[in-house]
Amino acid sequence: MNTIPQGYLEPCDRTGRVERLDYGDKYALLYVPDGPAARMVYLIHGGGGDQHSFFCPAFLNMVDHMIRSGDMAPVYIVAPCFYAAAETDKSPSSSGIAVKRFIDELREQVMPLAEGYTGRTFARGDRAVGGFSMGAVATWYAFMQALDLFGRFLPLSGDCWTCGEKGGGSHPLETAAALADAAVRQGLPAFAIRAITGSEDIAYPNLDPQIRAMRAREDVFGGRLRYDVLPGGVHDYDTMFRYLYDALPDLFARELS
Ligand code: FER
Repeated sequence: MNTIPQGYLEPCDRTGRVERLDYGDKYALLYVPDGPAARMVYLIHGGGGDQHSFFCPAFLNMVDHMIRSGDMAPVYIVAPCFYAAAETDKSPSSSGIAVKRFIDELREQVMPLAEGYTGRTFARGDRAVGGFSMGAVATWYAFMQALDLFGRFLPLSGDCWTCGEKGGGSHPLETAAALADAAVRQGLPAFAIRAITGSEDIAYPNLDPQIRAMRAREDVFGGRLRYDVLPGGVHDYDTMFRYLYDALPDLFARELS
């Protein structure tokens, strides 16, 4: 996995802008690139975080540079918050409930607002959803509930909790079966999953067994699941930004199958 060029963390001479999109008592943030964009990525924060977790200066500078340098085509990026506005309990168990529920909010409120802002609707092959840690847990729920909306999935350092907290580690076979069943139930449309974590990441022992079990389900996941483990990678945003630096350029490159 490549390291982010040092200069990419500094301000770029051409920058996108961040818009605040209000709905109900909440809001999402939208990165609007400098120039027209044909794709949209939804990025979901980790436990205890919010819509600002991804949109720190280093990340936004990196995205500006990646677009400016032609590393990737311009994309819109939406950063929502999965917690209810009044939520004070941000523990893993409370967060696990919130992310499962959040997919409906994403579908019914965040997506129409964000895409309404851009003035276009994106085909599912031009829409990706990803996230870090609890945001990856959310991404697996998006796979199970919203395969009609998203063709591309980018779970970073987090497993699927449909069989319980950290269930990808404790119940890998059941988790892989639940993911496969959900895909079949949704009509098995074409999709691509790119899962990434680090060898020293606290989520590694949960995600790795799940991925192995998914690989054994060739019938559903064959050729559609790419998995990378960064040697030495730990569970933090800085390491995860490296995964995005690696993953964003070819997120939309492959034909869906
Ligand atoms: C994991 C997925 C998510 C994990 C931790 C989390 C330890 C999130 C924890 C938190 O938000 O506190 O596999 O492994």
